[in-house]
Amino acid sequence: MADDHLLVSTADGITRLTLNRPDKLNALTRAMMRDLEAALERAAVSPDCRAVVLTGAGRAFCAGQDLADGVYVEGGPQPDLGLVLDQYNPVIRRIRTLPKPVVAAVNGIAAGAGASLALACDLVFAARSANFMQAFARIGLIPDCGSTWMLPRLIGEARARGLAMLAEPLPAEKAEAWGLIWKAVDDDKLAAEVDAAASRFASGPTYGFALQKQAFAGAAQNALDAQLDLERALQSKAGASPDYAEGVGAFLAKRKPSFTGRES
Ligand code: T3D
Repeated sequence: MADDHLLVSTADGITRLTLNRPDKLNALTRAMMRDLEAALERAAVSPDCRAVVLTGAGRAFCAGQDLADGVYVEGGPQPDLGLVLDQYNPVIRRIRTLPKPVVAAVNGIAAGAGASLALACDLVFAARSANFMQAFARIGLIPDCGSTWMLPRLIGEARARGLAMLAEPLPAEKAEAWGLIWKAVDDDKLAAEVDAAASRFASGPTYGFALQKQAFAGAAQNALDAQLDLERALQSKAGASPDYAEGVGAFLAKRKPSFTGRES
């Protein structure tokens, strides 16, 4: 990758993606989104990757769309913001359907599409000093990148509407208390907590995690009856995986399981 606006590294089964424009609070340019999507595509298929961590460099996680990246031209024609979303939406979809756990390490403010990016992840850890801000209304936009879908599901409609319309920062601890995120942790413990979770995923039943993600995706649309059928179908697949045999064998032998993460 020629640019360093997105740092990508893989070690010990974990792919780390770091948004890296700290002087602009990691605001997202179209080039960054292109590279983020490509990095997620590689992570999806790479046997070296069994978990992904997404974080930001410097004092912010991400301040959303870079408002200076040609989306607004003073005195010029109104840009087609739908074209911007043509780049964002595939990234949100890719995170949600990635057949591996994705962990967000929210090290500082997550605003606008930056908040949406974090909330699309499977598990969100945030530094206690971090805030989540649906910044969109401040510039006359609506929450996008999945926020209008995710917020009411996570925290209920009253709080979702309040966050979206008031566009005020929500501190990490309150985000945890509301059920918006998994956990708020002391700033100096964020990296260690995220590493521990990612390492656990990287040695876990990867195929089973992929099936879990499919089950939760289905639950967002299904009535109970259909969801029971989906669970049955997915559980049959999980039950045929070597990790199920290993998990049960290890339990009965009173030893630690050694999961390969493979489907067969
Ligand atoms: O199709 C579509 O809908 C388009 C997609 C839209 C999705 C979106 O994400 S819309 C929302 C875009 N984001 C925002 O509106 C947030 C803008 N940023 C802020 O409100 C503030 O920066 C923060 C509240 C996040 C943090 O404030 P503070 O005081 O800690 O930092 P700061 O001084 O404002 O920012 C530091 C620098 O980062 C500064 O640059 P400078 O002056 O030092 O050179 C600032 O301009 C830059 N920066 C922060 N956010 C953005 C940004 N530059 C470009 N775009 C940004 N979004």
